[in-house]
Amino acid sequence: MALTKEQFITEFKDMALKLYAAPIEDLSSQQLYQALALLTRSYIAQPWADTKERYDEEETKQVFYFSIEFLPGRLLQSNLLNLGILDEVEAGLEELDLHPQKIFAAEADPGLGNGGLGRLASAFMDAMASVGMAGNGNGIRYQYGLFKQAFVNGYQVELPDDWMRNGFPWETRKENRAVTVKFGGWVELRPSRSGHLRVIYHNTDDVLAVPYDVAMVGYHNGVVNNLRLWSAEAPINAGPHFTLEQRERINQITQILYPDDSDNAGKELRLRQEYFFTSAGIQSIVRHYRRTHNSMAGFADRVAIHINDTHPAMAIPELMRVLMDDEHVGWDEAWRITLKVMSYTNHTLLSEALEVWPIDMFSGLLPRIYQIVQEIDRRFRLAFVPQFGQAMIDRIAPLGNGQVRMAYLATIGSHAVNGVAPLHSELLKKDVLHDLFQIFPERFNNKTNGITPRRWIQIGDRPLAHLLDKKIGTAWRQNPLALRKLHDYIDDTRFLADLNATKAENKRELAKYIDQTVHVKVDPDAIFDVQIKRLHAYKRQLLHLLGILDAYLAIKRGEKRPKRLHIFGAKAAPSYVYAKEIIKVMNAVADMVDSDPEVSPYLQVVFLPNYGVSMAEKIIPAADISEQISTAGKEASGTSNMKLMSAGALTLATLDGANIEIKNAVGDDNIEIFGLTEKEIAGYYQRGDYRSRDFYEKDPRLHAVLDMLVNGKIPGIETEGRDIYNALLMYNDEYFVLADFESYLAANARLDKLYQQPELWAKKALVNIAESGRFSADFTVQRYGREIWHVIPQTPEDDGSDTEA
Ligand code: OAK
Repeated sequence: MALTKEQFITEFKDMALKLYAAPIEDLSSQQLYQALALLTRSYIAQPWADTKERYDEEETKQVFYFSIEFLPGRLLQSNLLNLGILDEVEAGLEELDLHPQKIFAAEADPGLGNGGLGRLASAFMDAMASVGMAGNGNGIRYQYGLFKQAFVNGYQVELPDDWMRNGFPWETRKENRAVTVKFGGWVELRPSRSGHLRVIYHNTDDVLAVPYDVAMVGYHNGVVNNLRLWSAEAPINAGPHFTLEQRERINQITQILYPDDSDNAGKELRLRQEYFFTSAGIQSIVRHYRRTHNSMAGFADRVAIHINDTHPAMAIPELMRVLMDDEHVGWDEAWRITLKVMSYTNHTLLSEALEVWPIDMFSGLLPRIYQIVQEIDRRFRLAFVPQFGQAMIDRIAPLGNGQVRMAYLATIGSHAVNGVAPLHSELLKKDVLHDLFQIFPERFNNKTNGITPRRWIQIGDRPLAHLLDKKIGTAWRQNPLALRKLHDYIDDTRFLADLNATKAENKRELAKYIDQTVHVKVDPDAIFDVQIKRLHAYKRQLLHLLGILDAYLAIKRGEKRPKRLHIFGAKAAPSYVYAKEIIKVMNAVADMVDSDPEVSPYLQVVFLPNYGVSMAEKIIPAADISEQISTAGKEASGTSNMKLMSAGALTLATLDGANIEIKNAVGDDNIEIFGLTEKEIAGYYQRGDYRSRDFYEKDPRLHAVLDMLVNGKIPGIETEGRDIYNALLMYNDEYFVLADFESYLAANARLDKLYQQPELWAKKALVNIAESGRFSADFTVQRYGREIWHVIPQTPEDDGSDTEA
């Protein structure tokens, strides 16, 4: 849109006055933020309405991305950027003597997700709008987001994240679009005179699902899509017998986000949440469709529904329910429609994260849905036992072992199933969904994850963005593949120096931020070595920690090495004791290193509390090294690896998830690979001959490091150090930390050496930035659009540099 600075100033002052009856000089940053957000929203309103109208008029096929998590990050700056008015607004604010960054920082992060899965969902929302695809989100409006993490005496403490305290100016309550979701009770099936089955519900608990819509603004294209977040409320005519307690129980459904990202949170409330937003979404999609169509026959040509991991997998029986019970479609036709509409992405191979529900709980809470799942199960068995045998079908039918098995249900009820990086997609076929792959090989495919360079470079890394503009023009802002132009400057000494200078500037900024937030002074000339992601044993923050202890001991012995600052950001699930123990030890090591004058000139460790999207925007531009060191075969894809690469950080990685894609993109010389491969690890599993103790006994450096966990050298970690020591040695080191220790150290030594040659380092950084464009989520959603959803996006063109399995 077009907006001059002068126009903006007038409208902004006007909005502030209307809202606060005060001149802008008297307003707090929070108030200025509110005024600016509302003004921005007013700019979004028309294109939002127009987009909706156009989709309806043109009968555009629409995608509905169902996800129990969304992690959009702050929206003000990204909305201004995408509207194309960020520069004018910033100039206007500056003219008013205001600080744009301060105002942007007043926005609370909507923490409606745990990690990768939620962030990916939001990247896809941004990407779908930006490529002009009709893509809607469907999720939950949690009143409290992921907990706020604090450290007390080095221990993680979880505080409530009251993110809506000051309101959420981006949402629009649509009470006219509310639907009712039914729980519990029992169902009666009664044949009606017209021959249809009538389904009569008795004694149900009804919940009103009220949607709150959030605009998803496309980049410079006038498209505004919709993210619909559902809130649970008491039914409007609940009657005089409706108690406060009942009301409270309903409100609970959308009160908190489960702070577990790789665990199957087996709680009834979680099941309620899943059905709540799934049913509400399906009902509202069908209702909207039926306003302009008098039958459901063409539904699958207009609607694609994507199931983001299994949390919304009930979309399958729920759509069957609506088609059959409300729309009177027969089973076969309903199943044909459902299969055509649904697709499913798996985001983890960890067995503890595969969702299953006890049949008792499931059937009690969702009696009608359970009947439908039983029928899906019955028909599946009928169809495939003859060819594949009872034993195999028993293993993978939706019902088995007294459980509803959501990944199997999702696979059976979808026409497409994908993993999120080639290795992951292969392992799905080989292990977790192997039997289903035998039956439905054509459904399986890979869609490598992506990120949005708009947020990570254009907003997060302004110095780099400006440098790129100067050198290769601004085309990369529209089409990130244009970053490849950078290759032309691989020998441009001036440019390489500029690249390093940009990184140095970002590091100084981060150093300031660290000082402000945790009151620690860090040396901006150190190597910034970053590991930012959820805390999980398989992600092996512990391996990084053992590396730090090795460096500590080496420095104590008098070894000189370039100074390294290790930066961690990670939340541990509140119930995940081992992960929390690692945090405690990490913090203790940080203190130990910091208080040792012999060591602190060469080594520093900072664990930043409360890592989230906004913090990532500060850390990533300053990173020199990106630690992606999961046990091979465990990390489905990873996406921080892509973000850090796009900021020119060198990846220190195992051959896992999308690290393999990064390696293929940049070439072996521009990434630091170490450790066991997935095949080697599978070999250990098969033979059963991994003995972690052998590594401990053979390698004196490892020996010394592990002993530090239990010999009292690190103050205050008696219990935690012992537990970790035991996990590694007595319980045989489930994640092969000890096996990879030596090669991890060697890789680090190579990086230390490389850092002595700034120009060579800059060349490698350049290649990483240049090749990061392929990981733009714009391309990822276009692949989904072409190959899974069958919607036709317009711009920009994919170059076909696909990374399919
Ligand atoms: C969360 C809950 C259940 C299952 C998986 C997750 C999850 O966040 N998985 C992560 O998804 C990301 C996006 O696909 C991947 O990049 C991560 O590797 C994966 O752990």
